[in-house]
Amino acid sequence: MQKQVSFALITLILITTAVVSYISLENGSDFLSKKENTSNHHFKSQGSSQFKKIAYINQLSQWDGPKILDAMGLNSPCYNLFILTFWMPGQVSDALSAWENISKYIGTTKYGKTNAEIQKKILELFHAQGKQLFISAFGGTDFPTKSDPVQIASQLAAFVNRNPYIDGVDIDYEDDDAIFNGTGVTWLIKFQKALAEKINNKNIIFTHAPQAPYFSRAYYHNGAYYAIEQEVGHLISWYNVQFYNQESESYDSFQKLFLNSGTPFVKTSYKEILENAKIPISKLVLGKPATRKNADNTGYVEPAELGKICTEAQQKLGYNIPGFFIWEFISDQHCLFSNAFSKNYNPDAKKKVN
Ligand SMILES: *[C@@H]1O[C@H](CO)[C@@H](O)[C@H](O)[C@H]1NC(C)=O
Ligand SMILES: *[C@@H]1O[C@H](CO)[C@@H](O)[C@H](O)[C@H]1NC(C)=O
Ligand SMILES: *[C@@H]1O[C@H](CO)[C@@H](O)[C@H](O)[C@H]1NC(C)=O
Ligand SMILES: CC(=O)N[C@H]1CO[C@H](CO)[C@@H](O)[C@@H]1O
Repeated sequence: MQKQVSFALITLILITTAVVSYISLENGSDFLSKKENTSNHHFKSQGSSQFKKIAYINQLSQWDGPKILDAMGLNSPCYNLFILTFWMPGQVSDALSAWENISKYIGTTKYGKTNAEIQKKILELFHAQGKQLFISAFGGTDFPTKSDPVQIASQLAAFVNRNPYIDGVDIDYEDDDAIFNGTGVTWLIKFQKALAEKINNKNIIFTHAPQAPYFSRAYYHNGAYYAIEQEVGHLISWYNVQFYNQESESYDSFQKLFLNSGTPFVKTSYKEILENAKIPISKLVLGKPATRKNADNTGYVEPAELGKICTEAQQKLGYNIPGFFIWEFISDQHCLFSNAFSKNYNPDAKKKVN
């Protein structure tokens, strides 16, 4: 937590109004509460973490000048966590490549002189707005299982150690065949353990972004993500679950998303994941395409309808999802998805009743 504490202290020194610094400390402690050990801090986490409104950023809407920060979500009024994609072995693509070389895009006068100085300053700006910044590895076109997991973890850790001013690393592993035959499971367990060891900034947390079918213990050999949660779940703060692009498995109604997913990837609705894969709902973030064109095939649900479906789950099953994510931010710069969802789902409704 050193980085967060020094950020808090700087905030205290720089911001003179006590009220503003109080709010910013609260936000700072709240959004890192997953891994934070607050016992030796004078400021306290609220205990419950903020409802996550997550946007993956693959394509940037702007590349040059300070507008790139808008494209990276800094001033978004409706999302609070952004994930830049993708790191791959031997290649850094799209939004993450701009982050890695940020000085080229933003200049060296306003935010700092080096990439590291600029990244540090930008992360502070995200934190001052109560927002977090993550990066993501692999993605749907990368198949790392053929390489040694410890070696790949070392490469990713080296990248993170060169670019340490982030809040989290998301593992978007989509090697379907390897997950199916079980080799992907042992690979991911070794990889995640090594990655946690090799990253120097211990404030950085980890998330994974499995396709929802990967929670099917019946369909996949070796238990897929059930086994991963058992072995390295303590290293994974939550799952950004891709409930889309699964062809006939559409996850597009209360029934299919929350009660009974149907075939072929049986037992991968929320209720079935909770019961069979033994993963608490607090770790299952609901992932959907931002618009119909962001889906390759099935899974898109109108955001107002999606909010209603989640409210039905809250009322009938007592489920409070911890947040949602969209793919991808460039398609929701004006908050259409986020606002329509939020109008129809109140994450605190259940808590008030209790
Ligand atoms: C939190 O920090 C305190 C004091 O440093 C330590 O005794 C305790 O074991 C830590 N708890 C966890 C969960 O890390
Ligand atoms: C803190 O978070 C709240 C709620 O997410 C937000 O309304 C507020 O503007 C944030 N304040 C600061 C100083 O970041
Ligand atoms: C499992 O699938 C991966 C990815 O296609 C492949 O490289 C590996 O050889 C397969 N292993 C077994 C035991 O089938
Ligand atoms: C496009 C570009 O400038 N890429 C550079 C980004 O930073 C890495 C690491 O310093 C370089 O290797 C790339 O050439």
